[in-house]
Amino acid sequence: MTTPAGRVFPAGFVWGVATSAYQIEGAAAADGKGPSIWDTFSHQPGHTRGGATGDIAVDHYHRYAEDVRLMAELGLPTYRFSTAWTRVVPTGSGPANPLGLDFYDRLVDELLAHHIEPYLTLFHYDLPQALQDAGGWPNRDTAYRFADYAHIMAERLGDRVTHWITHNEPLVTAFMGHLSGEHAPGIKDPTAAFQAGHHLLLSHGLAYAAIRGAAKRPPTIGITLNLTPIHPASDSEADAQAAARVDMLSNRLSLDPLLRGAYPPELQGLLELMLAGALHEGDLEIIRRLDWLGVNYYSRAVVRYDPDVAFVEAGPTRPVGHEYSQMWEIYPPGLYELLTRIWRDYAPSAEIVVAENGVPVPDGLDFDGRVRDERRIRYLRDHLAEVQRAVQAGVPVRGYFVWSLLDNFEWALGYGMRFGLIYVDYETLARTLKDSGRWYSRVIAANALPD
Ligand code: IFM
Repeated sequence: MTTPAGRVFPAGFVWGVATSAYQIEGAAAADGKGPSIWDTFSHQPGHTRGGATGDIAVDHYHRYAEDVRLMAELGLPTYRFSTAWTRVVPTGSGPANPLGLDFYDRLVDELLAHHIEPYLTLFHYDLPQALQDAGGWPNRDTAYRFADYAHIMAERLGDRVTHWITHNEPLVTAFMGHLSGEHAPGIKDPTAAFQAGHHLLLSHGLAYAAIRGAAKRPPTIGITLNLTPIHPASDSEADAQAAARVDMLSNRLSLDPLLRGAYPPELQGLLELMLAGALHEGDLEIIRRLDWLGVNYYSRAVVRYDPDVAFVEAGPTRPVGHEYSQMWEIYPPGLYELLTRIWRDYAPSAEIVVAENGVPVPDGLDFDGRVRDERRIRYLRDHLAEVQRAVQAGVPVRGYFVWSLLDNFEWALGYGMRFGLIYVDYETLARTLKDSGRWYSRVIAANALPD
């Protein structure tokens, strides 16, 4: 049983919520914003559920002041959001768009006026379409254009923003965007996927240097990774090896270069093939620059040997008798496993933060206008208890961000998945605080889990 003292988080623990530009901003072509690959992709038939797009999303671009007020009501000390590259540099390279920069300027000022510390992510899937047309992430030049954009942002906001995130979930962009094709730009080409992944990591390191060079106050610069404990479906040797292969490609492929400065040696043969010509001398030294690591955790994966699946020879299973959300198994101990594993295997000098954690479960307004999302509260409570367990085991976890502040556009799944602490009526765009939001607010105020 947990002691009352065990329910308290360390002093100075960072509490927050996270969002991303394309998922909430809307105003897809306002004030000189250029098209991103998600504007293009979501408008092509068959790519998103119900043909949903982020054209309007939840109109945060026009309602940011109301949203910041709601954050303040929740007592949020920090807010993690992303900036849209094409708002700032409409074609991805060349001159900045002053009106786009002005928007982020206003947002940051509004946050600071409410004593909310910004955590700014530079890239959350929305590559400028013009750069895609020039080859996208498989083209090495994109990494340098990203560093230019990072420089522009740090020059403009680096007097007020301390905490920077270069990329959110680079392997999602690499694999879902270039291998399965479920995400923009919808490519299905393994070589493109690996090269995109490498250039995303390279651009992280280049942007790290660009931010340091331009920011007026000393920045802390991180990256957020989607990490998933991979479990074998049985005790068989074949399943164990299948799980190790999936782990290599979904976790170690980014953790190893970022925290060890090398790709996993076990992948040498595959990477020689896939990164031929793309991996330059000195790249791994550039990639290794990191002040803090953001861990995005949602679920585990249970896999079995399947010779028909290319590369990994492994396929997913869904263990029976477990609880599932609309997207994944609900598996809180996976967060403890992940945090302790990172600490044990890498002992990073970079700080560790849980940068996303949340759940899509059906919810809605009750007769009295209240949203009673008990399952989300249970999910958050159980995962926070695992964070505490990791802290007690000696892992220096510095903070935790709920995904997400508001219900929003869940990529290819459209608006069907509600992750928010705040309910959004997609007709009127009215916001309603959910019970989970009130609950989280109490956790933040107490710096502890309630009994
Ligand atoms: O909505 C996404 C977010 O954009 C990135 N991390 C996972 C979330 C839930 O799927």
